[in-house]
Amino acid sequence: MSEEIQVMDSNTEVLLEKGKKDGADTIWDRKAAMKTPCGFGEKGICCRICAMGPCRISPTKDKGAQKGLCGATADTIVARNFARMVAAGTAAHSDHARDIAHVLYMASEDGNYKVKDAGKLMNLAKEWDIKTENRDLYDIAHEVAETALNEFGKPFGTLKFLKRAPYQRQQVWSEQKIEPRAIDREVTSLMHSTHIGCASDPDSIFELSMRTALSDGWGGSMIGTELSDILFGTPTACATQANLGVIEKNMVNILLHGHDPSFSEMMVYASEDPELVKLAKENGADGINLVGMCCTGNEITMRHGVRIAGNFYQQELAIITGAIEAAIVDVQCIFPALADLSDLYHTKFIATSPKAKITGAEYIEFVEEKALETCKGIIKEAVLNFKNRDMENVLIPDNKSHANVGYSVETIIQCLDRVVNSYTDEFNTVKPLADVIWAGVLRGAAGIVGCNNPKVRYDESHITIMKELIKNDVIVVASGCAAQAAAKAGLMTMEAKELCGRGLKEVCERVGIPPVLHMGSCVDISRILDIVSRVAKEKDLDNRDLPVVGAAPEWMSEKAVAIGTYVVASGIDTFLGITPQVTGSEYFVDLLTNRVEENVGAKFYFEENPTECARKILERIEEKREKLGI
Ligand code: XCC
Ligand code: SF4
Repeated sequence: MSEEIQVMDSNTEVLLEKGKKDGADTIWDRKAAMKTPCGFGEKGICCRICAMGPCRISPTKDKGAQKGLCGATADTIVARNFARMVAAGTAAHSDHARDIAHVLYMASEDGNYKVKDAGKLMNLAKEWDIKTENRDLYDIAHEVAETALNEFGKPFGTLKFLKRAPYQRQQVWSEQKIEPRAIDREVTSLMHSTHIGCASDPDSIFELSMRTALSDGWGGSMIGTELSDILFGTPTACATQANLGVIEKNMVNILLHGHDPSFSEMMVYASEDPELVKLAKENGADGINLVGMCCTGNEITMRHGVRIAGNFYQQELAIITGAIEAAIVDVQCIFPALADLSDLYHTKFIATSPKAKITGAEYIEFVEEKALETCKGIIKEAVLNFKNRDMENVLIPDNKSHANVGYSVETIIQCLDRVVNSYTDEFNTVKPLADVIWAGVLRGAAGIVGCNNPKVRYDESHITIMKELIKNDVIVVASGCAAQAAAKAGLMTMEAKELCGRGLKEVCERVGIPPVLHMGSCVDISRILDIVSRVAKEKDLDNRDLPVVGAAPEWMSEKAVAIGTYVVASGIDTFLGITPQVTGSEYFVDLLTNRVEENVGAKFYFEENPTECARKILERIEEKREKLGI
């Protein structure tokens, strides 16, 4: 197997060795067993939308089938397959947001869920014209929640958050007829348009995809972020640690993996219960150690500094340490493989969401009404499982890095306020950020986001691109598993300023921030849209004019396709380090990587070589600067 191992950090290597001894089957093994992937699927030219098919289009022009049974061409099939990924990704983010809105709707003074950030609630209520004077806080919260829930299915109008974009951007959306209406409507409508015998024009299918994707970025994701902040607090800067070394030998280790903060927040709260801590000690442990993974890891590190065990690719490795008493999951990005893997160890693998029951997992349903009780019960199971751990077969690698996390837009602005006197006289704005970009101290900014993907060396694309950018005075904001890669590589420390160019180093010193800022989970890419739009508005420009890019160097999920599409549709170029399954249509590739720019002012770049990708990003940033004359 060792030739197949594509690893970057030594933790991975030692645990893969251990896994092999323990008889574990990991993604590395499964990747090797998969051999060559299906060429039709890889190019996006297999259609199984109806039962006359599957139809596969020959990748060679003038040879073999050039059309499906219904007459659909490669261009149509590729566009439809892409669109359906956008629909699924949008559905996932937005359904997560809907759950949060329901939780806000049930929040009360004496219940499990309370309003933590009343200021943010008031601001949102005002933004949405909801009456606030002489009203009970929870009445306001419930009306805000209900208004958010209506964004999913309202029969008329467009999404409320679109107004947060620069007006030039809103105009582009209106001219292109891609202003999203209700979120569910866009997802449903796109599924309809891509049904057999509906849309076949690839341009139109992509326009519809952009509209649906925008209902994720400026709809579901933004609602998810805003309401989570209201309920659980807006993240503030705090210190944490990242990598598998945060698992503790003498503690009850609980791995939290998934996405929904209404679950993970309650787990954090429950894990501090003195009775449970006492029980852990009675069972021979020093205490309870909660560690996070994937976006759930991001949510709880951003708000509580809970340490990060790792990102997407490390979910199996965490269990292979032999020191996880319970791996507890809710929705999204969970390998079904964790069930069999946990059986090799004493680890209890517990699924909690009716949306994601997993074969072989123990199922304990998380019901919001009984949130605390359920979480305490789950933690108790983990604690009681400590005695079953085979201490002889524990291997916890040492590696872990320090990281500063918690950079919500509000926190970034607070940090910027520290330098207000030297650059400007206004507090509480992004003006100092815009000013340093205009002065050329920073060349620009990049949002680096997304997953891990075995098609490239694990974490290497993330880190190579980030290092290259900060060296060239481009500030990086990160979310999702990309942010966790940065945290593990030490790029979220104050010391990382030594890796930066002179300009960014000075900014880090004066503002007191690391050069790579953790902005949260993947729904929190809405925070990135927010800050970019604020900078654009500060200069009375559109997002497309700014020296700002997005990149997903190791993406894999449908959610990432929705994200990339709404980022482009928001006027921000997006660099994909993994080529999407669209290459079976030259026409569609040209649309994504070239022609779409005419319509929305931004496009996709496909570049699998991270050094080359960084070079192209820098080139594009300089091109934008030149256009601005700065
Ligand atoms: Fe999932 Fe959100 Fe991707 Fe990580 S980055 S693998 S989507 S956890 Ni969101
Ligand atoms: Fe084949 Fe057309 Fe059916 Fe797709 S929709 S499976 S191309 S007949």
